[in-house]
Amino acid sequence: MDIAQAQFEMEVFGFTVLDPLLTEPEVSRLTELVDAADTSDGTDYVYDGAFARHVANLPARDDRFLALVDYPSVLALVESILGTDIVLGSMNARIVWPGDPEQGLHSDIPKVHRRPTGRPIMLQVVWMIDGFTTESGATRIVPGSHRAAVPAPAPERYVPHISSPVGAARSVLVFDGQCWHGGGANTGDARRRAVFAHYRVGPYAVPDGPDDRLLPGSLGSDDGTPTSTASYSARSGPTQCGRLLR
Ligand SMILES: O=C(O)CCC(=O)C(=O)O
Repeated sequence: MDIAQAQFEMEVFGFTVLDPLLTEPEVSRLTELVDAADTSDGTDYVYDGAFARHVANLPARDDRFLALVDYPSVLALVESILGTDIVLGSMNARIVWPGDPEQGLHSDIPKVHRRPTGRPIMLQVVWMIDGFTTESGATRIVPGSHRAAVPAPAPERYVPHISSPVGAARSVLVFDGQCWHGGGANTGDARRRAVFAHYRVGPYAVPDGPDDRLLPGSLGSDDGTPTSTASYSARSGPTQCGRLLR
């Protein structure tokens, strides 16, 4: 998909799915890293009536996650929408197991900060390690809800149009943090693993909680020195991690 199409979908619906970006070996490596991080540091995660596995702060656990932070084509889309004065606010894994229920619709932007018009202030970038299908628990999103003034539907409201954007493994879901969304139920027989990275406007990474702090050891330098010797693809040029993790 070209960037103009992705921008159009973001503007109208509040989300888009980018075609698979990582190579098979890259996603195999990513899968191993997420599984290892889950085994060593994962927690059971309960939120909005759903449970799943959660691994906070991936770049602080392994430098190789930094390759996702400034993945060029994704960052180009993110910056075309948010501008370039942004930070990575968090990068976590959410792993939905078979039998895990759906999560209630919510938004990542509280009412006090919502902007029903104008530029978004926060985007979620979801790296699909496993394919997202309606059975595996694809994220549910209400199209157009990024323009709603409130962060969730009123309890008396029935929401008839909920989309579950699907994608093959290695695809990337991008959505406006203002969208009403929630994890889907996993009615299949395999895990739905994904890395969630959120970018927000502003100079500082404000942690969501103590576990989300981006630890100094994982920060890149501002002079463009690469922060990691390992990367998913051979890339030339400076990394953007120092700027995005400042
Ligand atoms: O896992 C998902 O698809 C969505 C997760 C989410 O929105 C959350 O945990 O707040």
